[in-house]
Amino acid sequence: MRGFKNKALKAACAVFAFSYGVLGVMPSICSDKDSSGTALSGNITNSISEGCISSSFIKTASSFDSNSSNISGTSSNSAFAGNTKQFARSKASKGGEYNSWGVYTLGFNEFAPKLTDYTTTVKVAVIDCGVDMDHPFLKDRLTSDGYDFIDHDYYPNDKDGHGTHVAGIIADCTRGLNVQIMPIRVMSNNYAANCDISVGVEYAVNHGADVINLSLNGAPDIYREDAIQYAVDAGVVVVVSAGNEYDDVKNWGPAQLKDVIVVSNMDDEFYSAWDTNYGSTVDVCAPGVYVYSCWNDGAFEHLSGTSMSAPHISALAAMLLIENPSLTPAQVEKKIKSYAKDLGDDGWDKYYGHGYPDMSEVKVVVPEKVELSKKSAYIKVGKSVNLVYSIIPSDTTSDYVSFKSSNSNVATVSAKGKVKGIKAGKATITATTANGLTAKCTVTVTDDSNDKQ
Ligand SMILES: [Ca+2]
Ligand SMILES: [Ca+2]
Repeated sequence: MRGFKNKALKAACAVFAFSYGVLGVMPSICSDKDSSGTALSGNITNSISEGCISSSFIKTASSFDSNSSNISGTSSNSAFAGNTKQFARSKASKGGEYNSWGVYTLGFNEFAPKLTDYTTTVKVAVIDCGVDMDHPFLKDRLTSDGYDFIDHDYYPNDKDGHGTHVAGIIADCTRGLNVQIMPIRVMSNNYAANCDISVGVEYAVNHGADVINLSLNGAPDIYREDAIQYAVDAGVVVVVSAGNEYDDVKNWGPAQLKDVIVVSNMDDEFYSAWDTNYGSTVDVCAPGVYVYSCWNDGAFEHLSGTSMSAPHISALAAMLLIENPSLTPAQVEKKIKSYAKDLGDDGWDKYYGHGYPDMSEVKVVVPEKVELSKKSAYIKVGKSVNLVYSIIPSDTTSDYVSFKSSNSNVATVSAKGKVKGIKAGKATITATTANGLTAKCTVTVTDDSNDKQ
């Protein structure tokens, strides 16, 4: 029954995609931006039509309702029926503090305020069709180093709305936190060249993104997927939408990848959305039906699709990195799964993955003090000493510190606290927790040749 329903919907989506595709065919312009050389440029001609944004083509309440009536009778487990109720409720709940109902469902309204003591800044790249750079809800959350790979300038303003909506969800989920959004524009008229996506990913990594949100999908593409693997290998968490074709994610990229966090779509009654893709690489599901968020020209809109699900999880990844900045992508993914509440069939299943993360009761124990194993140390040039830190209380949920030397000409310090003498003199090593507490060690470096005299 579900399959039957899907065939009809898929046909409808294909028509949409085609019409968008005609509009979206654009001159290929990214070979000159490919810093990695020849690999990506060969991909241009066959990739232009493949980077389809993964939102449903549902923007307004009226089109939402008409779509609903077309399909509501075709499935006994229709998530869409639930979505229609959501429409009524979301109108009622718009007066709440947050825009997206997903903030409440995922417990971010309780989790995010627990993190406000942390001083870490986390950068989330939204690789999409740009962001409304003047949107009142967003403008203070945008980095100044975004890039527009369509117009080739540093003003990645959104002309479509989708990227603004995605960015708005991230901003909404992380209110009051140091989460900055780096807009990277690779799409126009709902289409992107895979080479533009690839260079966009590479750009994000090279400009310090901690998380990359990819609310897009297309046919698997080796070059685009290579760029994404480059990001993961560089320690960047990549969150991707499963896609809205009601199809197996193995047929779609980058949702077919394992090392990224693949997010499927659920509605507010915890049903899998009617059009969400499914399959072995789905990690978690998140709210993506009728989500209220920012739109172009300072507006707000409802939108549905895994495109809306992914940014909820990107926001969660960002929050976990605020607390523990050194987490690897695999650790972030594991943590997110560990918070998941199971849905559907027992245990992991192909529609919901591990379920949806519920952060409402997740404990946050903020560091109150940091201490170093030595307050002073004497080393010779070329020799080293390890500084061990401890954070109080011992059950803190943030065990991260960064190390810095006041004079790296005299002594350097590694990320793990290994201090090395470079030349005679004094340097202060400072250990700083994620909430800005510090401990210091004064290091005196002596020159070996002096000893021999
Ligand atoms: Ca994964
Ligand atoms: Ca399950």
